[in-house]
Amino acid sequence: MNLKIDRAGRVVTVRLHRPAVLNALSHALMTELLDALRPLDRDPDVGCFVVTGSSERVFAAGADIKEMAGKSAAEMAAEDYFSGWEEFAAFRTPKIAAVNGFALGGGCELAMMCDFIIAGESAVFGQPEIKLGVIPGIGGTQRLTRLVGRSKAMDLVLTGRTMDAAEAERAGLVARVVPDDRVIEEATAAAAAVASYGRAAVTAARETVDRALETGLRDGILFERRVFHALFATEDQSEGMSAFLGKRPPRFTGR
Ligand code: CO8
Repeated sequence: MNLKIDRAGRVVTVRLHRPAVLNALSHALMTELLDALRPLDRDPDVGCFVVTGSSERVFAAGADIKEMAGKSAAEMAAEDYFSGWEEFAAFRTPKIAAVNGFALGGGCELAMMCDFIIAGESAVFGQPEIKLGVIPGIGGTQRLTRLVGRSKAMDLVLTGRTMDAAEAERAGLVARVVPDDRVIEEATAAAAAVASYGRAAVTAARETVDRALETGLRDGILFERRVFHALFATEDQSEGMSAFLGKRPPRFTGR
C-alpha cells in the first residue's frame, strides 16, 4: 500500500506513504489513490478530503523518476502517462493539501490540484523538472502560472529553484502558513468546517471560484449570479438563512 486513509466524521485524510522514496508519485500510487477516493467522492457523508505526506520531512518529492526514466516517448504517449491525475483534480469533494517538507515537481502539482494549501513553516515548493531535462507535466506550467503569475512561474520553472513557505504564501500559492506541528490539525479543522456546510453551496462556491481562472469578468459575474439564484432552490439556503435570523446554529442536510 502506498497510502493510508483515515475517515473521521465527514473528513477523509489521505496520507501518501512511500517513505523510502520521499513519497515519489508512481503509477501504482496514483491508481490506489483514485480507486480509494472514487467511491468516497460520491459518498454524501464525505464532505472534504485532506491530502498530506506521511512525515514532517516530505509531502511528495515529485513523480517517480525511476519509474519514468527508461520510458520512450511512444510509451509515455500510449499510456497517456499520468493523465489519471486529472481525475483526482476533478473530484467534486473539496480537497485541502496539508504540506510539510518537500512539495517538488509532481508533489507541488498535486498540492495545486487541491482547492487550497496549508503549509508548515519548513515546507519547500518547486518545479525542478528542468534539471531532469523535462518540464512540469501534471499541470505545473498551467496551475502555477494562474496562482502566482507568469513572472514567478517562469522563475521557478526555468531555474528549477525552490521557494520556502513564506515566499509561497506571499506569491499566492499557499493559503496559510502554520507551525510544522500544526499543519494537520489546522487542515483537519478547515476540512471539518468546509464539510459542515451545505453541499450544494460548497460545490457552487468551488466551481464559481475556479470559473474566475477560466473566463472573463463579465461572464464570471453572470455565472456567479445565476448560481447564487439557483441555490435558492435548496433546503440548505432556507435553513441557513432561517437559522441566522432565528439566532440558532444551522442544520444542513445537503438537500
Ligand atoms: N522519484 C524517485 N525517487 C526519489 C524521488 C523521485 N522524485 N525523490 C527522491 N527519491 C529517492 C532518492 O532516489 C533516494 O533513494 P535512495 O535512498 O534509494 O537513493 C531517496 O528518495 C531519498 O532521497 P535523497 O537521498 O535524494 O534525499 P535528500 O534529502 O538528499 O534530497 C530531495 C531530498 C531534494 C527532495 C531530492 O530527493 C530530490 O531532489 N528529489 C527529486 C526532486 C525532483 O526532481 N522532482 C521532480 C520529479 S519529475 C516530476 O515530478 C514530473 C511530474 C510530471 C510527470 C508527468 C508526466 C506526463
